Amino acid sequence: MNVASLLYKTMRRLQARTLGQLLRGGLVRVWPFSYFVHRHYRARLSPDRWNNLNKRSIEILRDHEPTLNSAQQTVVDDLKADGIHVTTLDRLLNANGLLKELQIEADALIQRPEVRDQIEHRVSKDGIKWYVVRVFGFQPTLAVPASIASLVLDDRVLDIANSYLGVCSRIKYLDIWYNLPCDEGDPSVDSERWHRDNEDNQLIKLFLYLSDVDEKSGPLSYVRGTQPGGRYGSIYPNNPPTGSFPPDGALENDLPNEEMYSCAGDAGTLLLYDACGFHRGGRTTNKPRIMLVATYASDAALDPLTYTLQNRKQYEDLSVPGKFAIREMN
Ligand SMILES: O=C(O)CCC(=O)C(=O)O
Ligand SMILES: [Fe+2]
Repeated sequence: MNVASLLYKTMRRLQARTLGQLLRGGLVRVWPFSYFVHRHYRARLSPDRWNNLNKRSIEILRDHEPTLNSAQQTVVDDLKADGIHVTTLDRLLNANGLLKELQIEADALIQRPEVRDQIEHRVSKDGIKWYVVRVFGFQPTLAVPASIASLVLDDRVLDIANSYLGVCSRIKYLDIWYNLPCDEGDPSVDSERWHRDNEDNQLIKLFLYLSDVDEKSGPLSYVRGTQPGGRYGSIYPNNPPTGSFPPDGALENDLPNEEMYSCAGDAGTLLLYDACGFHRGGRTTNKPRIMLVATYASDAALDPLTYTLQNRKQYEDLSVPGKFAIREMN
């Protein structure tokens, strides 16, 4: 095996998209480097450093304070109370026709030969989750289509994410996932187990189901109240940069069952949740699960932006928070 393919395989195994992530993901597994890596990232996400790294994003939020309508306020209140709010695209944005447009766009992207090839061979080229085929992938070259950008950059969505996070956030990640159906007996991988994401102290994820997702098609599940600052926010805390993966069954033993909430829903279901609270999902056994995924995080977040925007002219009319979200503004 040559060095390039060994590097590629290792990056895949460690879910690394950049050399920095590869180093971080590799060293954190090897004592004594692990000690220093944890120390470094714990310090980076400590309140003082976090506030320092977010000086500008806090300032911009202060200068462009969102005015929330009552529906948006409910979302923010739910996020603060439970870490999750489940709605639909129509209900939140009153955007008749946008779902259909996004489904057509996603379908065209899925039909591209590079994506079809992964689906036919039943293996994703990116990451440890072999069954999650990504339309843009870890090294995206394809530009994000306008309809997708218009949803994730909608001021109403940004205002919710920013009000919850307390900063003018950046969209760190954007993709469409096509989860291949698996056999029930296949071993669980990575985010199918309960976990807290590792990237920041708080993190808003937007999932928009583009296919109907029932109990067997890998719905996201969330343990309400486990978001940082929530009633169970400090149980099995995040240990940056590795997040938190408690032993199987531990959360079921320690927390009330009714807090474990499974988000099955038809196409058009929109989830907004803090991924630093416990969640899991993605294992479908009956049909592909297709969804749009976006992540909103602060300037202290560990990972770089991972999507490609071309035709930058189309972003000239964005609001200040919109421009900030995609680094058209620093
Ligand atoms: O695929 C899922 O439902 C969960 C994915 C996940 O853990 C994440 O995006 O952080
Ligand atoms: Fe996650």
